[in-house]
Amino acid sequence: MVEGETRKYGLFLGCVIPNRYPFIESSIRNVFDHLDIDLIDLPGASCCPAPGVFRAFHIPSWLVIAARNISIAEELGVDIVTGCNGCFGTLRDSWIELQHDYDLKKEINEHLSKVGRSFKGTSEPKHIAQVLYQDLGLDFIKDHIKHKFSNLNVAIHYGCHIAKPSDKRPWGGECEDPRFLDEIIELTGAKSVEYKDKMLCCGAGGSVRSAIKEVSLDFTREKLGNMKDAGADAVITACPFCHLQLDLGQFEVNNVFKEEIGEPFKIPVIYLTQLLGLAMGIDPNLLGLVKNHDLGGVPPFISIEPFLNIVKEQLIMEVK
Ligand code: 9S8
Ligand code: 9S8
Ligand code: COM
Repeated sequence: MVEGETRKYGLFLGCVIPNRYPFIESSIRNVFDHLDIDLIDLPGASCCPAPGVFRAFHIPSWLVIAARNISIAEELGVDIVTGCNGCFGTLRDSWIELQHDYDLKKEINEHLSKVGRSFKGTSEPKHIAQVLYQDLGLDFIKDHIKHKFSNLNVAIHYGCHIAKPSDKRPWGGECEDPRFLDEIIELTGAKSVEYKDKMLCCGAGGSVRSAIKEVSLDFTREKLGNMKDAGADAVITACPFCHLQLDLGQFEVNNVFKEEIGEPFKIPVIYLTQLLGLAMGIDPNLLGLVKNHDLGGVPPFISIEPFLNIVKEQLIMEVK
């Protein structure tokens, strides 16, 4: 990075972060602020729209809406950064498809012209992990790490859209055994444990959660079982929909598969920038890491108290 330069990105929130997991937004904003990166809002941005829903029904509508969202960042002259795998998938896939198909781009721009917009392709949609890993780099992040965990085992859940399809992702074609999240997370001292079927879907994506809840929870049951077998103290996510499925879904699995699982699961689910922020010395409250409250229907659905106790002991931090 050039000295004195402040990097700027347009923050694309999508639907699940603001509606279900606002603490994920708080952790992203605080970590990026700590790294001296400006995250600017994208006024008028809508649903990306969700790849597993819109693209599955009508590709042209999916493309027009995605191109409209990207055009907002283009007007502001910034690349886009998102903390959601699904949004990353939609925005990045459509950004690439439209740049490679002149006729399609022309057709989409005819629709956009009706609302006074146009898609050029000048703003690259990135995942926050991509900004951390590629734009900033591990050495840069390492310089901002203040505390390290001495004994924390985490099970990283990549999720599907962050690495697939590999030809439209920035990870050099790797999709079955990626390491970028492991490398970022291990900067905090946490150990990323290997577990069976690490790249398995959480179960939520592609509309499965909305369409057939039991099937989606069966994936989640399998995933959580494998993470538990590997001795994970916490699950680390990089997507709010996966986060929801592993947190709220974990609670649901405990009810739906009561007989099969025996002991209910109780693995705290933590988002990437929540963990990173702790190691950077950011106040846990700003990262949305608060002790459980008595409100019903509000995340986290699985108590994060065991994780907070580890934070207290190993990072010597006060958690309110
Ligand atoms: S937006 Fe509307 S449903 Fe969602 S979160 Fe992510 S994918 Fe895009
Ligand atoms: S949600 Fe987020 S990225 Fe997805 S499709 Fe399969 S995994 Fe969970
Ligand atoms: C998953 C998004 S993050 S979707 O359900 O596949 O659209």
